[in-house]
Amino acid sequence: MIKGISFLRPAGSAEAYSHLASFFRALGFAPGPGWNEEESRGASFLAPLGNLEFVDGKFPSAADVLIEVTALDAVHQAASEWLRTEGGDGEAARLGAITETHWKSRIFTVEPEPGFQFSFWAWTDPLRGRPVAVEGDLSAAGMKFAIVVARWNAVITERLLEGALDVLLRSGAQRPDIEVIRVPGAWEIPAAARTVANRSAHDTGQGVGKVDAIIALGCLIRGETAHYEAIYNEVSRGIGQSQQETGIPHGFGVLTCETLEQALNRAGIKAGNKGFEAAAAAIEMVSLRRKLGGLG
Ligand code: DLZ
Repeated sequence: MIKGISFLRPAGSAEAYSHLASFFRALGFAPGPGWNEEESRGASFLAPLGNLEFVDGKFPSAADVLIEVTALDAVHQAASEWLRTEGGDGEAARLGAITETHWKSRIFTVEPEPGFQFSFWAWTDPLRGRPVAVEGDLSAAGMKFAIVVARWNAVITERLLEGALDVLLRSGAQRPDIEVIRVPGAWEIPAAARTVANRSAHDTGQGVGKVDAIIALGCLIRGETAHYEAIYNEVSRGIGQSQQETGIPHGFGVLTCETLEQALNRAGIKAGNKGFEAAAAAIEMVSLRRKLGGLG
């Protein structure tokens, strides 16, 4: 439910506003949407992570905005460069030297505009003893998806679809980049998924209809499904085979439940939403595949 934290600072003047925005752009911050209205305007800058920390005990000697970076020397250099070209009077005095902190890191403080101080810091050992792991990210920006959804048990599968769309859009995918394909029942999911996977994995010449991942959504209820085991085995085998043979990530969002109540719980009522989980896994796998250089 909690989405983000914002720090608002009155710039004080139009000149200070442009100055601060120019400094944060020069340091490589991603610009946010900001706003420009009659009564005020806002320049926003985004960081991938944010948190609010309360300290009991020794307090860092730093500005009240602490910005964690991965390459502190390069940021110091960029700040110095910016101050030299844009900083105006007394620029040298407004950039502190890099010093050690009491929490195994290094830090410096800079004042790009008089009265606005920011501290930049980086861990001395960024991995802090942990093994290096390659992991996918959860940003879906620029990715294309196909969602194959069964109409059978639509009261459940429509909720799975909502969950899948929710995570894709919230993670940065664009609506025109998400193709929803409806099939009669779970049994038909593998064939449709495979058709999309084939056209995505192989060069069709025009790149039309290619996707980065497929999300399969369906619901089998044991009590109401004749040959439940046989259908389930074929559906899971077919989806797995499509993924393995084409290399296109397939999120598996096919519920197998004893009762309708159990299915409802897994479709967003009490026990998460399998559609959301399958789509989040698909995003992560596309990202991981790109990092691993996987071509299928
Ligand atoms: C036939 C059938 C049955 C009995 N149960 C389900 C189910 O619980 N969930 C589901 O997605 N589909 C079911 N189907 C339909 C089959 O998947 C398939 O669509 C039809 O047999 C037509 O090929």
